[in-house]
Amino acid sequence: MTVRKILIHPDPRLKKVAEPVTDFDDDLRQLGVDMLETMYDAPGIGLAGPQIGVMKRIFVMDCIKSEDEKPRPMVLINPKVTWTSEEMFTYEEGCLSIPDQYADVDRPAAVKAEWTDLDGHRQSERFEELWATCVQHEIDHLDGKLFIDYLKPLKRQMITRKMQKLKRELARD
Ligand code: GNR
Ligand code: NI
Repeated sequence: MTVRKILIHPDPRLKKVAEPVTDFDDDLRQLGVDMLETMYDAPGIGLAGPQIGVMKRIFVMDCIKSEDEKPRPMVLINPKVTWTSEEMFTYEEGCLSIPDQYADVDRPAAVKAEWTDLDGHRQSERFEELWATCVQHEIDHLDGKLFIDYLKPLKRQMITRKMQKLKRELARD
């Protein structure tokens, strides 16, 4: 088990479209385990391959926040949204690749998604509210898109400048 390093925006890898997963082997299983460990360590509710520099269509999530509820670690490979609700849901989003920056984003309140699990079986499920937001946020990462891309240009630019400064500071020490 290894906690991987999370890339900070701006980074060209966070703007690229990730490649479909083709090999369901032990390396992929290890990647899934590492990504879950990295997500829980951060801590976050989701993590996509490109955020650790792995340009493959895989993400992990667990949107259970309460300590009293059983965790639900999920690994979703080659995911697709097959349906979105008309109804929208606004959530104050954050991203592990854009630390300490939060903004309201409107997205469909419910989605149906299909994906392949680590055993190579195709799965499908309907997700709502925070889970639906997370699925869409993570699939955006696989398509080179960040939540700040939904914000007004000025706000996006402000956040990007802060992240450039943060990265310069992190590089110094
Ligand atoms: O941990 C995370 N929290 C979060 C909150 C609102 C909407 C989306 C997210 S995902 C984020 C982790 C992350 O950056 N995943 O890519
Ligand atoms: Ni993110």
